[in-house]
Amino acid sequence: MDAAETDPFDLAADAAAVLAERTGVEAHSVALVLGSGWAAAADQIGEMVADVELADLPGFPAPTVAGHRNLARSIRVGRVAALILGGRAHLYEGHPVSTVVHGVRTAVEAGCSTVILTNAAGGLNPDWPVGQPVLLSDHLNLTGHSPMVGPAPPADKPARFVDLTEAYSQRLRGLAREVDPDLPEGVYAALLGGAYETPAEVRMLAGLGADLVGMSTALETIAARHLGAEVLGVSLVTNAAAGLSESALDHAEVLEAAGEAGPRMVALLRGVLERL
Ligand code: 8IG
Repeated sequence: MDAAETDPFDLAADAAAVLAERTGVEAHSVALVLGSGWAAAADQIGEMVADVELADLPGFPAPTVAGHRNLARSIRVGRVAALILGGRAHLYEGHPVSTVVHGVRTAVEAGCSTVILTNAAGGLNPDWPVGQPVLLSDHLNLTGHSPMVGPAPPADKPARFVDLTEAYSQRLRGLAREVDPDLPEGVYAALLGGAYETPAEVRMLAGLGADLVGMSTALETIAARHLGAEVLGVSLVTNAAAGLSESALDHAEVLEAAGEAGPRMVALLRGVLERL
């Protein structure tokens, strides 16, 4: 294989070029990554322009998680051309970190200067019921990985040692609160995953300052910030983290909780897009 083709930034540029060709949309300005249970929102956020199978874009693997859709969708909301990524690659699926952040890098190459990352997460705050949406104020990257590992970024990209002081944009959180003023915010702990936590691990995370726990988002945020995009992160609490409630953790219940919160999520995402 040609070494240039294996560079993850080149691969993202290739994917963005194919995306532009397949959608007929030269540039998108906002990307929306829809996590577990958020996929249904894709149909209601804006006017659909074009769908592209992620498998048709260079560098995207086939997703394996129930509740994730295998689609890039170009939509229009007012003047905004938005790109919905309905599938997400996770570390726990065995993907390298470059694949986990490929969607976000592709979106930025496609023109997106705003990246909205959504997920379903376990809640550590006992005041948050299942179905509570929470704006991310910060994260704890406990995955043991970073998208900045590997050869130095190419000369036309910023160097590594990304400033994460404001990983999640204050400005975008402000816009989200214009739409839905009661949204709380919290710190998202990202773990490798593949299993939920033990109760001891949940107590540890609470001690570290986490309010939410999940298996995604943080690496994508780092990749987006590296390339200069502003990030809005939104978690939907779909279960109390292990040991904090009587009920067992179950992926089907996650999807059910997400479905019930659907209309609020759609209104939030649409409202933010209208205000950009
Ligand atoms: I949904 O409780 C969802 N995703 N790590 N822990 C972790 N990921 C999650 C959880 C949870 N709930």
